[in-house]
Amino acid sequence: MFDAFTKVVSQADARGEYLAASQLDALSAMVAESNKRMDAVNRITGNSSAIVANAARSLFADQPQLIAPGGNAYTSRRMAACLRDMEIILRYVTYAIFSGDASALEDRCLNGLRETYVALGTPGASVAVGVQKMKEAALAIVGDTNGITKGDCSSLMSEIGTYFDRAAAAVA
Ligand code: PEB
Repeated sequence: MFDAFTKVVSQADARGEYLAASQLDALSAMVAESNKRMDAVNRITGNSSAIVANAARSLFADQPQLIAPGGNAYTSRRMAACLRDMEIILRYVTYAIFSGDASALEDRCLNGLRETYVALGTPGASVAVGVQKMKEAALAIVGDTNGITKGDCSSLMSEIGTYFDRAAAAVA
């Protein structure tokens, strides 16, 4: 489990090299912009229940067969498992945003998830749609300029998007 700093150290050490100026510059820029990152994590975390519930509601509206008898989210046990899975994925995405590195998300959440869903008979493509819906909601919340110091968050927003995209691609 790496963050942006330890990842750079690990890669440099693997090559037996000092940290490169370009790496120091990139990390320095990350530190300078860190309030944006913390605000993004804070906003997503504080709205996590709504992000999950709305994404699930929208997924089931698009794919009603999931909640029809025999569907993969039919019965409250499966519905609960589904909401829990979305919550787990969103939680690991917030870890990735916080640390500026996807390794916690990759290693502890996505690794083997596709195989798990295949074994369970859970449709991974539908999970991926749910993840994309959480992405849209999370980015709308992060990018909301109300009640926050205004600044350019475009590069952070696109970084955040990549974590959701990785999660969706891992199960699709
Ligand atoms: C992954 N999900 C399920 C299980 C596991 C995971 C290991 C089996 C055990 C259980 O039922 O609890 N667990 C989850 C995860 C991590 C982890 C991400 C990461 C660390 O440890 N059903 C649908 C939707 C989708 C869904 C498409 C979007 O129709 C999910 C939600 N996951 C779903 C369902 C089950 C499940 C289990 C319904 C239960 C499947 C079943 O028992 O039939």
